[in-house]
Amino acid sequence: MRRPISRGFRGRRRTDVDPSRLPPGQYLVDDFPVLSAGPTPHIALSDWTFSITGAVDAPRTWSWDEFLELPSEYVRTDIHCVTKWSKLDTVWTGVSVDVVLEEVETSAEVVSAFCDGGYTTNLPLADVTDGQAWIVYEYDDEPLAPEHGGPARLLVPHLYFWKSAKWVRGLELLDEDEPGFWEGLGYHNRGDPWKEERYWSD
Ligand SMILES: Nc1nc2c(c(=O)[nH]1)N[C@H]1C(S)=C(S)[C@@H](COP(=O)(O)O)O[C@H]1N2
Ligand SMILES: [Mo]
Repeated sequence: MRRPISRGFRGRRRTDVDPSRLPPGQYLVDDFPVLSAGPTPHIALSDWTFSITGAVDAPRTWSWDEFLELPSEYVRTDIHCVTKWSKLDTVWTGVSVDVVLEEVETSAEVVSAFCDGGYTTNLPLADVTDGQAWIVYEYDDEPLAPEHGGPARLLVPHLYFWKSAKWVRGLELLDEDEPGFWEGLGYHNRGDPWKEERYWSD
């Protein structure tokens, strides 16, 4: 028996989206969930800096105004949270991690993103270079909202979204890998959504 079709309702469902864009175990959302492990920190832009620290020849720091002078990119990308929501075609403006890393010399192969509020996440350098990661300060052509990481967050869309550290203040180059906040609590060290690398044991 065919189920009756409810006429008059023609809301566009996101089921018409190319399924190859959805990593295994994920579902689509249209809203933008907020996931924070603690309270939203607030910092005056006059106090905000972005730094490259750790195993580098000489650390570098930019003020907010200096950071805005760096070449920026407009990025349209899909994002995937380990709690299983995915959001397609999000649009961001920010600075490629390649641009800030160009300013230092290092032999390290891992970075730890550090943030206001104390959150950290570790990433192989190979996952944040070659046009794969940005420090973004606009979402949907508006200043990035505080609950989504404003004034600036990391965006690493090819990994689960916990790697996209909100309220990011810098990258520390590490000679030895060190688990970040969620990685230390059992989440996967790398977090590739296409391989379903959710937990340390995956
Ligand atoms: N500083 C910081 N960054 C963070 C988090 C956090 O708790 N603190 N949560 C992570 C997780 S688990 C996810 S899914 C995304 C959520 O980003 P959103 O709140 O903008 O959706 O931010 C990531 N970055
Ligand atoms: Mo998440």
